[in-house]
Amino acid sequence: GVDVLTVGEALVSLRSSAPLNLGGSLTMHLAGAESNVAIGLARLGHRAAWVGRVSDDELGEFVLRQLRAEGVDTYGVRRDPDRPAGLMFLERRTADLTRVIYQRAGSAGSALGVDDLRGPLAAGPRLVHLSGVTPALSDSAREAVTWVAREAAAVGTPVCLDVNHRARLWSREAARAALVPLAGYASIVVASADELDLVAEPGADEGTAVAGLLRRGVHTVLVKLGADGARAYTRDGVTPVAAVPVTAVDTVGAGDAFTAGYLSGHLDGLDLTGRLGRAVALGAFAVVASGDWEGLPRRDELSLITGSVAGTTL
Ligand code: KDG
Repeated sequence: GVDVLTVGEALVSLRSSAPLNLGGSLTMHLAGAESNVAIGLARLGHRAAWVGRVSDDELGEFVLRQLRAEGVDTYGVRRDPDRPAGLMFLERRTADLTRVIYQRAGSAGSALGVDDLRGPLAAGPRLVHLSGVTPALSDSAREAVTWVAREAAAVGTPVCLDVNHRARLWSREAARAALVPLAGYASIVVASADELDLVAEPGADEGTAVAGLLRRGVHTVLVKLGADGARAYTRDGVTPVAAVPVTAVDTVGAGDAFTAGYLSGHLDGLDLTGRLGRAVALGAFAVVASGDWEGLPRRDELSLITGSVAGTTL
């Protein structure tokens, strides 16, 4: 089996450095929260599998080539002959603000279903990683991720859930209705501070939301704070971690990199401090380069950027 099984929609992202309404050149990249995590893990030498549906055309071929070139296991991917690739146009307005236009309704990726996941889960991954993007795509995709989370948890395979709210895809109410049950199967929950109440009662503050998750069996809640680092909550309390101070040129993908770093530390058996150090290091690698995942390190490059927790250099 693989170390990590991830499930989601991989998108063709078309990036513009100028306002989109002016036209001009676009560059073509692979995007997708879960495939970003898979690439981050594969670059560090972990065996990461990504499962989803891709279009049966040149765009689907592009997605598969990119994933395979990065060493991601694509064995369980299905080509969908009837549906197009999901597209995402990205418009960089400032270093910190990127606007997104999706063309993904009815895409191949959105047709994901339970049957797509039976084989990959039966292969026995060490860990399953899901994000809140996938259940937003369609009823069948929501059923699929809920199924895989429930089945994985039932056999004791840890599930990581990144809330990853996409306001363009669904309302906070719809997200909460799907994500509260999903979080009940998770052992790791990752969220930005403003996403925490999507896995809790509406309007719940951080302390209340975290306490509820820990009570429901989540072991670790990671609250991402961007340039301010992160907080990790466990039953033993809270551990803050600073971001690595770097010059950010593109923040898209930073959260996925943070999660990949944390999961890499988990797979390597590091303690919480070590896992957080790797998480913020990967977040830094993601923001110093343009692209969702292009700047992520191979294992021998990890020492180029080091994180620190409470004065400890990692
Ligand atoms: O995390 C980066 C993602 O936002 C991007 O790659 C696309 O998954 C994506 C989405 O659905 O927005």
